[in-house]
Amino acid sequence: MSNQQSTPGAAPARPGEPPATRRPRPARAAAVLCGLAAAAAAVGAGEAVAAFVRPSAAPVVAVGSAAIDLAPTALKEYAVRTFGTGDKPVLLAGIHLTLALLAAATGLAATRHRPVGAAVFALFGALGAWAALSRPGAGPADALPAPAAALAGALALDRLTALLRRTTAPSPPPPEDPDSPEGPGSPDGPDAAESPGAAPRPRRRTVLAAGGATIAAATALGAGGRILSDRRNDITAARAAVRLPPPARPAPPPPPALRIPGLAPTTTPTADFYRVDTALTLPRIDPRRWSLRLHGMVDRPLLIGFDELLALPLEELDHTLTCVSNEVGGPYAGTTRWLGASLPALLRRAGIRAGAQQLVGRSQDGMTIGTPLEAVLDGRRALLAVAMNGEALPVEHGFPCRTVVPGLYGYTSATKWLVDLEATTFAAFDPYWVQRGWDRTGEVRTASRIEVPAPFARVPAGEVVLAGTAWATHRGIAAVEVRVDGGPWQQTRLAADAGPDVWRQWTHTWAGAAPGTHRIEVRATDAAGAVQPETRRPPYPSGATGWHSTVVTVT
Ligand SMILES: Nc1nc2c(c(=O)[nH]1)N[C@H]1C(S)=C(S)[C@@H](COP(=O)(O)O)O[C@H]1N2
Ligand SMILES: [Mo]
Repeated sequence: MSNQQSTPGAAPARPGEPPATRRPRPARAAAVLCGLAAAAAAVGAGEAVAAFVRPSAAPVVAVGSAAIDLAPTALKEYAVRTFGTGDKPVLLAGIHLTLALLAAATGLAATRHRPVGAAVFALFGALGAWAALSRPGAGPADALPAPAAALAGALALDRLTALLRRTTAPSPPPPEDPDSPEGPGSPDGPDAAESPGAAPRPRRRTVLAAGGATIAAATALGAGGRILSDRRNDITAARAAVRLPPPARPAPPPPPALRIPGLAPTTTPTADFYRVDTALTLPRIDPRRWSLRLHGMVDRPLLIGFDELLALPLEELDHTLTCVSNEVGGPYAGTTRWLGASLPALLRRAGIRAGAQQLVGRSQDGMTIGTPLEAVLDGRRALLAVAMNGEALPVEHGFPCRTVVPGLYGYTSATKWLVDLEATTFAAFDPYWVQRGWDRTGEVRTASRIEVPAPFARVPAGEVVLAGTAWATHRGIAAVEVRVDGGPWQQTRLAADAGPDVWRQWTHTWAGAAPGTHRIEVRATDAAGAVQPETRRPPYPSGATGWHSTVVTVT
């Protein structure tokens, strides 16, 4: 291929025509490829170096984590609402797409103005290093992957664009003899016309090959880095080796549940348990190196290891955990049998000083969650949990240890990957979500959900089975009512009471359902007698309110 072919900007020339005097511009597509290849080199090098530091220091991860922390609450809410547990893959895809667009633009710009490439990559190196250093628990080494990435990217871009520029370097002066068979316009013109001693002008195909090779090498480097990093941080065996002692205080067997197709089971299978957190890379904590520090406004600060924790009397607790971001009728609630050491007992051992108001849990990845001490110490069954449903905590649910405090949303009670507990005052410290305007207490609001029939289901006329779940964690559910098309409220039948800390299934047979479209509404009453309010409020800042409704078509 020669540059006389139909590449944009390169004027076609034919034998006998005067040669183009305008310097042809390199093809856009090739310039874009140079940019993309350089970005790939940067990302690959960043991953590779991060493998020797820690996974969260990889520039893309660090920038993504910083973006999560800096994102306005409304955007976070939107992400959780729209993408749910898939919010992180969506964020990473967004970052990679943004990078690709910027890389393409940088490739185009750097092909014309050489210094642009170095400048852009220097800027990104600085941004990545800043993001990595700003992560909680970051050490100086965390700053290394980003500059390495920037250097690899800048070098790759410089080499590739230099190659690309040479494909369109100005032609040497045309030979005097216009009839010369080797004239500038002949098919082999540009290459054949190279003056003796000058390096042969590369063909565009060479640039494409070099770009492709760069991408392939970068992918291999990045994948290698990932594999190495996963290997270095693999705790599968350590988790499998955890031997859970039998509970000193077992939970009673759960009472019989309602079995209705489509109705959530009373115990949520761990694989289906919702996950909500800010962790772009999961903290992987080896329990043999884990310890929990309890300090602050206590008489006797404590430091306990995992074996010591397991040696404490362990309690089982059936408890429904729910997220403040759950919309009316939403899926972010789950019930499991937690196993853990008593948190109030540990606090008593340390001796909480008068005046302490909140217990701040810190996770290994720097999350801070503040729990009102009044709630922890009022007699409820708060736990330092090590297991759910009879198995060591899954990594995504906080292995090796998390807090569980019934009655409070996860964001004020359920620190995953817990490493530190500090007794303090409210004035002394605002935890992560409180800094972002969320309510300090996070008491779970009464919620009820219609699960059967599914929204927009078509059901035959006559008797229609309605069913769902309701929770008012730690207060308990006293009643659940439903109504059809705004008619009178009907009491539903509740499943046996399994205690105030777990949700309660309900069911009702709607007799005489006539063909047409109908709206079903549900509301619950907690054990204190408070009826769920009708007013619709969004989750921010203290949990959603309003009645869940569903539309069904009776045929
Ligand atoms: N370390 C850490 N712990 C955390 C969070 C987090 O982002 N980081 N999110 C909290 C929130 S908002 C909720 S609702 C629960 C969710 O716990 P799960 O993912 O095990 O369901 O964890 C809580 N604990
Ligand atoms: Mo949450």
